[in-house]
Amino acid sequence: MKRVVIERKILERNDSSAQRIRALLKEKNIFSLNFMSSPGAGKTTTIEQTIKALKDKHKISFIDGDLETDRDAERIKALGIDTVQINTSGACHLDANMVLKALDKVSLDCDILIIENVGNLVCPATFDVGCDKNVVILSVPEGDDKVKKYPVMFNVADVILINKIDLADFMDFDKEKVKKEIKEISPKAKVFEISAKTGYGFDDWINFLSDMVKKR
Ligand SMILES: Nc1nc2c(ncn2[C@@H]2O[C@H](COP(=O)(O)OP(=O)(O)OP(=O)(O)O)[C@@H](O)[C@H]2O)c(=O)[nH]1
Ligand SMILES: [Mg+2]
Repeated sequence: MKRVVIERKILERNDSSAQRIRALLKEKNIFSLNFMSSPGAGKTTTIEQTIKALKDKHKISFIDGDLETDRDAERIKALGIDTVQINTSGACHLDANMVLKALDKVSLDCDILIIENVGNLVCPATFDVGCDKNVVILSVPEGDDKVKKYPVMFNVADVILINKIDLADFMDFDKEKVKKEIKEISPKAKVFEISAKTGYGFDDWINFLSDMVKKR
């Protein structure tokens, strides 16, 4: 009983910080994305390719969430993007309080803010970090059974990128089953098949994203 109350308080505090983030980003007219997935599904690689496609037209800032190391942040910084690292020291997700602190450090002279959450298909789904859109990546090698096994994550997704589609022929991955289960769990989510390695599917994803940024 006590545990439930504490959890509720943690989430209430998180949500009030998420609202502050939303208000700040809206005031500055910044469109924001929160990338989530299992470890290694391709968040950083997809973000790299997305930035390469958009950086001539848009100013982009980046916040990276990781338990330890700044390896992903260094990859994005190498593209000339203003980058701030959050190390969670063991925590399995970013929360809105961490992101609010990072917003003091990252350049808000931008029109797109990209956040890479900690690689985890469970915990990050519960913590609203105040972004306009949640982008969830499911990669082919993880298997085609994940949508129903991790429904909370797929339910909070606004966009689902099915990545590593270049590996589909080597794995028993039933794309139609995945899309059918997404329709059941997250009927409003927009789904794209992509390969961050070959660039497959990026034109559609980038056009969709550009439209969302325009409408912000
Ligand atoms: N074949 C193939 N490999 C990919 C693709 N996208 C990413 N990878 C590879 O998958 C591995 C993990 O990619 P990352 O982008 O680092 O994954 P991540 O989700 O950021 O990982 P964490 O931050 O550790 O959770 C790397 O070796 C990438 O080169 C893809 O579309 N196809
Ligand atoms: Mg990464």
